[in-house]
This record gives sequence, C-alpha cells and structure tokens, in this order.
Amino acid sequence: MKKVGIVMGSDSDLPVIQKATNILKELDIPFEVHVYSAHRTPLQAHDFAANARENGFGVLICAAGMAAHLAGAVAANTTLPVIGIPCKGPVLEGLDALLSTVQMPSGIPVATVGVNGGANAALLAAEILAVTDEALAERLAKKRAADTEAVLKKDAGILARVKSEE
Ligand code: RP5
Repeated sequence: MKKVGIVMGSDSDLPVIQKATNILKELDIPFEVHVYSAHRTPLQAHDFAANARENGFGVLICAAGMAAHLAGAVAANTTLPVIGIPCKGPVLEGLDALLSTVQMPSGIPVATVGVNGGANAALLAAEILAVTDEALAERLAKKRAADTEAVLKKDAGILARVKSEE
C-alpha cells in the first residue's frame, strides 16, 4: 500500500499533525512524518518531494504556518497530489498561512484544507488512496457511517440536555 508522507514546517505544528496521524492510524494507512521547512531546510524539503514517488508515497500532506510556502514548494517538486494544511500562527489567526497555501498560481496545485484542518487532510489523503484500494474504501465507508452514528446520538440527546439547563 502507498504511504502518506507528512511534512511540517516546524515541530511546533505537531498538534495539528496529530489530528491527521490519529485518523491515518485508525484507517490502518502507513505514513511517515518529517520536519522540513521551505525556508529553513529548503534542500531537505526539495529532496523529500523529488524522491517521494520512488520512495513509495502516494499522497503528501504539508502543514505550515505564517508565510506558509511549504505545500507549494513540495508540490513544485513532485506530481503526487499535495494537501496543504495552513496552521494558525501567533498573529492573524492563520489567515496568513491560509492565503499563502491556497493561492497557488496556475500549474502547481495544492489541495488546501481549513486552518489547522489536520483531520480533513488525513481523510482527503485516504480518499485519494482509496480510488485504487477497495479495502481502504470499505474502511473509509465504515468510518463515515460510525461518524454519522455519533452525530445522530448527539441529536437524540440534545433536546433533553438543553431542557435540563433551562
Ligand atoms: C512555519 O513557521 C512553521 O510551519 C510554523 O508553523 C511557524 C513557526 O515555526 P517555529 O518558530 O515555531 O519553529 O515555518
């Protein structure tokens, strides 16, 4: 099975990445995690992207904050699908990273999820791999059904909860 490659610009992005790795573990998808920065370690980020396909990766997730060029820089060096996670930084509530990640010029796509959207990044990566992996598609369908069931349980309890708070 193809692996998911995860790159974060700094280890301070780890809490966002853990939302992704929890889901990848749940779906039994192999992954690797690295800290490579587009700015601080550009050569390592380049080499990882350029060799990712031959190293067994099927999709890449890149998380970075502030002037978040990591996803675009990785995407520039591979034709694997790249999912970008803009991370919330100390100022601007992550809008800086969101725009840096999502506003890719035509020709080098980055599939951008919401600010700190580690869970959706993993689910999107799983859906991409599941295009050619029936067993994974079944695991995804089961997870979707379980997640739906959890929301329906909340629906069943919400009226009683609100009434008891009146
Ligand atoms: C980005 O700068 C990283 O992705 C991180 O979100 C942000 C801050 O990095 P640190 O100063 O915490 O290492 O490159």
